[in-house]
Amino acid sequence: MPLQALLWDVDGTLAESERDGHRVAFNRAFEDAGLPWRWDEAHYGALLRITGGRERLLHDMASRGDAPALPDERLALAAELHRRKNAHYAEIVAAGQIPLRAGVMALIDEAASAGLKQGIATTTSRANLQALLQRHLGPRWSAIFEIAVCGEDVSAKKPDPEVYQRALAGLGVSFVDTLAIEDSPGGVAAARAARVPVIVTRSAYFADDMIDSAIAIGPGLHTRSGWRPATAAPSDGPVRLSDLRDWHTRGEWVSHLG
Ligand code: XBP
Ligand code: MG
Repeated sequence: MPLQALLWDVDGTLAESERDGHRVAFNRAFEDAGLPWRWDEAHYGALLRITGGRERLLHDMASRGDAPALPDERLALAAELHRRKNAHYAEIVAAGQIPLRAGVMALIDEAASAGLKQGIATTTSRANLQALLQRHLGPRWSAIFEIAVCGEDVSAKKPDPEVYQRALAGLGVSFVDTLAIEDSPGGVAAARAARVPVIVTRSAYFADDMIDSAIAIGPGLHTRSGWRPATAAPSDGPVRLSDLRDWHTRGEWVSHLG
């Protein structure tokens, strides 16, 4: 069967939203709460291996002597900080400080025009997704993406496959006819555990990570150069739907370090 559906990851794939978005928003939430905690770029990069903002926060608190000692208090503080973080994130996005990555919008539009089904499979909260897509696509975003499975919709976040399984069910498509677009090893693992073929657009925080079992890995959707396997007809332009179809048909597994 030809390619029927695309499932998009959000953070790192649609936008470089972590370093200048979520990280900055977390630091503002810490400041609001009178906490001395600040996450610099390198520390946040290490913390990204924990998927989910609230989970990331709880993980970080575990190594801080000035975090609440009682589990209930820690959970309550994490929930409040996460809520404030998401409000700050929405403001940052609304101010236009988090653009979509180059090549993303054109490919979404091309896939929509070709009649492909498209969905979102993300670990982020629905409010964050809404803020980002509303800012860049306007109200038409919910018509373009027939399903959006977010962090609060699953019992286990990526690398668990649940988000992909729910997205496939929501679109009514089989994994074999679908392609996932991801940027992180955890996202790739989630897609693969749901048997969905996946291509990787390298993002700032996962530029050098080992990627296992993608069908294509490249520097971003803005260019057809630098992809493995190479696109069928290399040119200076962005990745096109024909490239996705080609990779999907070939189904070559590539792993890549760096
Ligand atoms: C990225 C994540 C999220 C964001 C923050 O998910 O792990 O946790 O960092 O969002 P993906 P929340 O790449 O799957 O989009 O604070 O809402 O979790
Ligand atoms: Mg991602």
